[in-house]
Amino acid sequence: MIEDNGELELKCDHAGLNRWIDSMVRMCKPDKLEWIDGSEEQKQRLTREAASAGEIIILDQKKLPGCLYHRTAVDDVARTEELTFICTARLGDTGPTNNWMSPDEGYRRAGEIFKGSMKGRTMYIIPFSMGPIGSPFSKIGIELTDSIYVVLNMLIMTRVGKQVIDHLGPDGEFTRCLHGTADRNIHKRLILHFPQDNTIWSVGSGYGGNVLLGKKCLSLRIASFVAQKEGWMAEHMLILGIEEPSGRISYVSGAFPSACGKTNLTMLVPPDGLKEKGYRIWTVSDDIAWMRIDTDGMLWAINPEAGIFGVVPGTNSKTNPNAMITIGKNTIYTNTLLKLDGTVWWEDGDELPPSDGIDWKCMPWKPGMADDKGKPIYGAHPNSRFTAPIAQCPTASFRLDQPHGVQISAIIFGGRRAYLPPLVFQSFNWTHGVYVGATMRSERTAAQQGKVGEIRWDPMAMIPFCGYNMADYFDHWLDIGRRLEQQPTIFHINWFRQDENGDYLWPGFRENLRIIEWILARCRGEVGAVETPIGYVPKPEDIDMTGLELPEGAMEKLLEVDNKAWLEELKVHKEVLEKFGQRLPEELWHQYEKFRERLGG
Ligand code: OXD
Ligand code: MN
Repeated sequence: MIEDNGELELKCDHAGLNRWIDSMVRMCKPDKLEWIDGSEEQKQRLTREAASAGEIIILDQKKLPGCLYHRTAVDDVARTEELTFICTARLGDTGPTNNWMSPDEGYRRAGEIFKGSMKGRTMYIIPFSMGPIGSPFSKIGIELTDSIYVVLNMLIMTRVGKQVIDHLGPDGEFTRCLHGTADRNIHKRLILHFPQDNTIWSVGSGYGGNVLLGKKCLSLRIASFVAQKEGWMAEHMLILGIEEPSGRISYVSGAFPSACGKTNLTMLVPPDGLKEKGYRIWTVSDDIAWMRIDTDGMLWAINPEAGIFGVVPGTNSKTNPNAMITIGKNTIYTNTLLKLDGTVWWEDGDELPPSDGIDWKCMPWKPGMADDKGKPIYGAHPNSRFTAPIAQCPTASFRLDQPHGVQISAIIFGGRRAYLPPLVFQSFNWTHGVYVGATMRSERTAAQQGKVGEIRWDPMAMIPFCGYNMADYFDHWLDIGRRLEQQPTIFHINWFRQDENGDYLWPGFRENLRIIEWILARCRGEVGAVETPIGYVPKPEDIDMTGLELPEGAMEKLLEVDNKAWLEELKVHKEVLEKFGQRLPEELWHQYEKFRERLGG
């Protein structure tokens, strides 16, 4: 007989939900069930329980109030894309960019791992809303998990509690999210999505990107599938507001692959040289945007999340002072170095390395340590993370809880490339912009398993996150463009161009506002540009460089368009577009041909 924690008032009269919980309980066999009500008391109790079980460490509460520490297994530190599947009846519905499994096989294989895996444990039931509770653009999920770490993260990343159940009512639609840690064995790890059943099953992992099921799994993979059916967009995008002294705020959204600076861009501090212009930055989203066409024919967006799950190494008061303030309290640190004084440290942060600490693998650590091959041993894993409430960010938008969201003026694609794409260019029109997004490539980072640095094709930064055939996804983008009364202008940026010595040509970080400024001026038709085969590129004099000096010739290099090298890149465009066969929208081939002609190929 299952013991309940007695929070019966949270038990809902949603027969479908209750039936689903019953059947998951029968499979996983937890000893106890506990509804998560979003209260501070419950959070405190669970924190204490997790601390006494060794699942988390409570950090020094004077120096880091409300902060916790957690380590994942050493082979469980990034999203495992090769173990992530979209399970649809027909292979063609998932397309060439996804791993496919039939729903029968998915339920069977994961079911074997889930079977009895929660014996002796508690199953927590987390009712959560992606987006402000009650907004017509929000979606409800219920996550069942046997990990308190997951519960504590979900309390930050989503809106959790009784209000969600109230809003769901007796028959509301919700995403069924099941997570089990099982024995955290990489060979028994599966992250499965069943879009046709609005269901996610994740087993054998404890890494945030695999287990906080409201995030990548619901808000991108499942949501992109639902969005296509319902006529809106679920995108791997930041949302940033730029306010001028007149009070006008313009919002842009931007899709860059994981660990390419989305979080830094969304909370930037204007550079000193631009200070007198009086800009103010508003952070709406650092990772995900749900966008739709509103009754005014414009594109509007909300951030479905309530927290930030950001990369820690490299975060410091210079690169991102607002992030440093954001993570000073009520934050969960995962896989950083643990200092002996009960605080945390990471590479390229503010502090010098401590003389001693316990590293992310739980081993004693000292600065300068190296492995047998002479490679430095990091104190913090390069993909170590913080989970913090977005509302703690000094630049958090006052519109975060507004059900309606914000209106988007520009969409920016981008990537990390040492060469080729200039600092910024503007597409000729929406369809060309879709082509730019569909063919974008970026160097791999530590956020995914695989070889860091290798150039990877990552259309709209969605390759790991699109829950259906990407040919249909491109078609959906084209369709949205047709339906919009006024289309946001589409741009591409690359902060990461290097010179012959491998040094970055552009300082990045806060200086990026200079480029956003040009983007907004273009949207308003206030500034000219140079027409090139890839799109419109700024005239160097149109970028406000007050207070920033670049080495001689650097700006020219940053804005250079190398037709010969683009012709080489075009071969890769052809290769990637061919993957979709007949299903690829004809317009994209048409764009390819026009591009080839413009390049003189
Ligand atoms: C993330 C990612 O964690 O994209 O946001 O990997
Ligand atoms: Mn992301």
